[in-house]
Amino acid sequence: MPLCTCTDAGSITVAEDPACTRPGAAQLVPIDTEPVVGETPIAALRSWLTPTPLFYVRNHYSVPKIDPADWSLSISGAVSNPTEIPYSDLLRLPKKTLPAMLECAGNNRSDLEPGVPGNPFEDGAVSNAIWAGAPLKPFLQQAGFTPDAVEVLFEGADRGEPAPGRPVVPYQRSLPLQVALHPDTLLVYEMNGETLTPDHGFPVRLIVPRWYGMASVKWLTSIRVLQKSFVGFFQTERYVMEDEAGIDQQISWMAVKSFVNWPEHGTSLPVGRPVAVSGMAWSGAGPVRRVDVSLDGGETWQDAHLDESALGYSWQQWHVDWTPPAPGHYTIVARAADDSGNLQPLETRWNRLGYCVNGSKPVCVTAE
Ligand SMILES: Nc1nc2c(c(=O)[nH]1)N[C@H]1C(S)=C(S)[C@@H](COP(=O)(O)O)O[C@H]1N2
Ligand SMILES: [Mo]
Repeated sequence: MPLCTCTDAGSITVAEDPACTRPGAAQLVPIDTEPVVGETPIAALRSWLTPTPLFYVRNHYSVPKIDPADWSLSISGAVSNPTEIPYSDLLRLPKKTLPAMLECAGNNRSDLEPGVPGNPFEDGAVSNAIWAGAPLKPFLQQAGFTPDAVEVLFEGADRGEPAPGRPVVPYQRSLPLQVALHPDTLLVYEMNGETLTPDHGFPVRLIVPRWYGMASVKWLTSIRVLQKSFVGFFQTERYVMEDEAGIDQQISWMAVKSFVNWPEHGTSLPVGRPVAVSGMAWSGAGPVRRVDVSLDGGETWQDAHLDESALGYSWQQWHVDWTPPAPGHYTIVARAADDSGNLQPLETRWNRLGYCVNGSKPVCVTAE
């Protein structure tokens, strides 16, 4: 008999095992419990599509409980027609379906030396899903933003102290007007063909393709058009990274990156037996053009085969066929390049909050 039964809706039916108090999160690699933060397990990083219960979760506060019957999305601020959209109206509009990956800006933070504060993410704060919802653009157009509009602010229903002792604030993030108006910036209500789950933003979340996960505001309740740049904890105190001159810059697009998902680090392979050295690659700046793979710790490189073309904003699967020629230790390194000429660095540039960690991560195997 199973120890517990967890319902899809996110409520608990039997909860003898504390791991079962969070249905989806119970299958993740736990990072934190309140708020829930969990990574996608390594085995699931081999799948192009991340099943919803295995999609990483990054919450800053407790998950808000929202009754969709009471929910509506308001659009206000520098607009001529402020509006409110009920959930049922949103569902009736033309639906757009879009594969898109999300990576938390703090993914792989624990690889940094010296260590930095924040969730100690390893490799799994990244996932890929198929999202569906209504494009945001027509709503903004209908609301009629004024010519001096520069940014659009998105607010979630979740709130709390962003840091100990700080005033309570909701989760808020802004986007430049042209990003908010991008036809693929979506008001999402479905994930992998099913109603969005509470952990991933039920009833409605924003999905901003190409951007690090923090831009895709969950439990969205209000949208405000702004005439000046937004200043707020999650905009200007976190998700910033010092540039070469030491000045904090806001993080936006996902940096070009790849990882090896097969074989696993530390495993032993039989000499003479072919293995498909595989992984994923992506870039927020555009499609992946190339993945270079080294089987000797970076001495020599070869072009990986890019598997079926990445759909929409999903990650790109790649592989190299390899037969370990002789017993010994082998160090596998992958390095991606995107269409805009960005090349994944072999080493990440250290930054104090541990964001955008995209250096190549070697995988060591033994052949016997
Ligand atoms: N309202 C709200 N939206 C949010 C967050 C949050 O804490 N509250 N976390 C952000 C961060 S940092 C990331 S990486 C993504 C994670 O989305 P996921 O939990 O569906 O993977 O949601 C973003 N949207
Ligand atoms: Mo994140």
